Amino acid sequence: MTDRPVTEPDVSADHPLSATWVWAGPHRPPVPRALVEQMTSGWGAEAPATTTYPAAAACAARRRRIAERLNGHTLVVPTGPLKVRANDTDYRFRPGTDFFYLTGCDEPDAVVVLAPGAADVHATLFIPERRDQRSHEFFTDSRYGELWVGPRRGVREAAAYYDIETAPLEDLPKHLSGLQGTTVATVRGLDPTIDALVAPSESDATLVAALSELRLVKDAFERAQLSASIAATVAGFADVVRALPAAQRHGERVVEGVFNLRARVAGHDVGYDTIAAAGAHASVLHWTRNDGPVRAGDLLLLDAGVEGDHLYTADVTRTLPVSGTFSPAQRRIYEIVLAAQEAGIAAVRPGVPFAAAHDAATAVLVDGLVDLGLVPDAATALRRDVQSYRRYTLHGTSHMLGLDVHDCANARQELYRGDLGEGYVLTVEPGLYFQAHDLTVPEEYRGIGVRIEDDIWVGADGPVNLSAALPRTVEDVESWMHELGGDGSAGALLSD
Ligand SMILES: [Mn+2]
Repeated sequence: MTDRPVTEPDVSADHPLSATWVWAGPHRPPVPRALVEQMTSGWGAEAPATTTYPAAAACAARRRRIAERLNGHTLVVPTGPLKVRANDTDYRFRPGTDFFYLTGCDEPDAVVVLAPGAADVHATLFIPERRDQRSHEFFTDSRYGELWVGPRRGVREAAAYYDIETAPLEDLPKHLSGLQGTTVATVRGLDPTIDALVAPSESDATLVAALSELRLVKDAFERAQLSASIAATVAGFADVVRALPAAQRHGERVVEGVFNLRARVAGHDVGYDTIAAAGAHASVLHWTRNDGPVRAGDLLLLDAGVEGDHLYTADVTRTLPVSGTFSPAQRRIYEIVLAAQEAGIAAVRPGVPFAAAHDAATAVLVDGLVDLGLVPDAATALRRDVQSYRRYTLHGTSHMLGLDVHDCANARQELYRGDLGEGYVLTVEPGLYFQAHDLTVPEEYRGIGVRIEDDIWVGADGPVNLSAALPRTVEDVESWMHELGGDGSAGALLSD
């Protein structure tokens, strides 16, 4: 740029040139004030929004419950800022889970403050002002300016949409310093500004645990959201089966890409990085590199979940024969894992310990390992000071599921691992994993990894498998794959 009028440091707010120029930030040329005036005028009025957030009433009820649990405290729950991916590009924003649970709000940097009141909790959503045409940031700020990133909900719009009192984020420090006579508790580690603003308190840990514990029981809105995410996930698995001919030419990235396409079309995103593990990669528990080949004759372990528009995620695993038919050795391992999963699911009901599903599934897995000659006898293998089966089972069987794929992780151990309650949602996902280079395993089983995972609602009368629409038995999987053309009998997705 040859006609640049002045160098950047010469144009500060109190410089005489500021009558002519506007400072737009480091490494940016100053902007003529005349352009600012031109760019911030002449825009038509926006149509007022008429919709409200569908779970606004549920969020208000959650705010009341958490305020009751920490009676007399002021609670400060941030969502967190945008996260830099590299230089001036950010990751797609995903709200902080606890904040989102209490507000439904998906604007970055926002903070909800719950102050104890005489009759009811007094909630205020502190939210950034819009960077709309009222200021030059509208077109000079590529991170927040609405000309760059599109319109957002500011102080006024958020109040109407989320049905909550709002205030400008910049007022938050003054608001917090004015609080007297209450202990302030916050969720740390999400927003460095809030961490610095709120002095650490012993109540912080109480708040974080209480938020996780509230989320253990899912309400009707949450169950509907989980069901929608699971339905989209089932569709995504079918997409992958249809794409298996292409995956055999282009590898695991086809599997990931096709599933993630469904996640973006049907929901917000994937709830976690898709595990698309073909062949021996199936025994790498968190195989998310997904850059290997997909070969006929191998198994494909797909562990994936759609995160819906209200951020509830599915978490489902199927292990599929790439060619459409299990080999006898693959089938033998698969049938053990399936029987273990059936036993695990059957053990789920209100009032039993969280570990009941794991214990039931593990007993079946260990019997299978005995039959395969991999552990000497069940009693020895299961001894607390031995646990030799774990070389082949590798992980626990269940975790809570909801807004986070590993939901409610900050609940106190005695509650998370205590008795299941009606309305909990958890996974049941046993597996057997035989590493390709494991010399303790007969050669025909080396490189086989099988996991089967479903999402289970703890109903009053027992387990409800929310992901039952996805085939699980050997026969059902094979006929489903054939119908979808995953065995190559139908057209292909990607051309060469
Ligand atoms: Mn899982």
